[in-house]
Amino acid sequence: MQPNRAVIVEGIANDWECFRRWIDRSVVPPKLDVPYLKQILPNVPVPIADCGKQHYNSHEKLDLPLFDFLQSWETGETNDSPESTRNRYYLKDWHLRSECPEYGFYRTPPLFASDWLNEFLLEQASDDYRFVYIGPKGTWTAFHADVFGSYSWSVNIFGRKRWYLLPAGEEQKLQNSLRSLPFSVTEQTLRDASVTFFTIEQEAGEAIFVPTGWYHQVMNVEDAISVNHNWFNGCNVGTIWCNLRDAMDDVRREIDDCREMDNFDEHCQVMLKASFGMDYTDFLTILLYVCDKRLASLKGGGVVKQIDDYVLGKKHVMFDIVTIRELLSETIEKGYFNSYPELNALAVNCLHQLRSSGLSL
Ligand SMILES: O=C(O)CCC(=O)C(=O)O
Ligand SMILES: [Fe+2]
Repeated sequence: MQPNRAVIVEGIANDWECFRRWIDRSVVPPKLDVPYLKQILPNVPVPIADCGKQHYNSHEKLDLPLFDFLQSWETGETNDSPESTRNRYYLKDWHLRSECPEYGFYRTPPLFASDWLNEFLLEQASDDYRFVYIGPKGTWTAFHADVFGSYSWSVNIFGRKRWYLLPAGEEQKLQNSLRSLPFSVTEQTLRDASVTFFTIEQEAGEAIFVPTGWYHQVMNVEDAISVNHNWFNGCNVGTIWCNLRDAMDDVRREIDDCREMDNFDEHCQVMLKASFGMDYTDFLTILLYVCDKRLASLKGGGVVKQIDDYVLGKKHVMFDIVTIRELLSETIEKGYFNSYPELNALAVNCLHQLRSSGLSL
């Protein structure tokens, strides 16, 4: 995570319930055990991307009852017709874990347990960034970088995906004159633009770690099922903060002609939240929450629980706190919260607590 490089980890899902039970491996080739899934999962509406239809820089979205999707998966035409919904409908970004909190169908791999985003959101009983993807052969995810510029890990429990992964910044070679990026790329278009990229074939049981800011496009080259999280932690929180500030600069530029209006700065935050998914208050709230929890534990308040009941070691606790201290002091020094005195006061107060904690950080 520190060098921000992509990694593949093998054999990561062997003891996951979904790896062992969702797939019927007694048949050749193995297939999704639809009767089992229908038995254990409720027939809830699930989010579907229609890979046959483009909507801005993504695919058109719809909701379907889970069992309808599974039915079409099982009985739908498996010919190559691009018309068939079996070939177009991609169940993705499904919050199965939060929809069925009792159903422990996987446990976050320990490598990815340091996750401030989901730690905070789950403890607030708020929306999380933990997803399930079920995609027939040929469905795909368009060229993108992840929300906030977060990390992603993605584990295949079935099938194979082909990833094109670009180190952060390489995507700039693909910008058009309006600075927009393409909806989709091919190896040829990447080579033509002299882009450095990796092509990775991800097999069942393998995790891919997608670093911060790395653009990617993903193709299900066979029927494929995966579990994925987006997150940030002490290694990339600085980059997330830079992305948030850049997004804020974009907003200010966009509505610069209104800067004389009342509440201009508050208005910018509303737009930031709408476009980026998070505003300054959200970001600072996560930071202070993470910091308080760790500080309390160092002062004798017990262990720091992570997602899926992992416990943070003491050095890791220190690392997180020091990272937050550095980030807050830079933010205050450079006056990034100057238009938001209440936020600035919260940041100053937290920094003061850290400095007067008596801990040698
Ligand atoms: O598997 C896919 O279709 C997309 C996954 C992805 O974009 C991610 O894990 O960040
Ligand atoms: Fe992604």
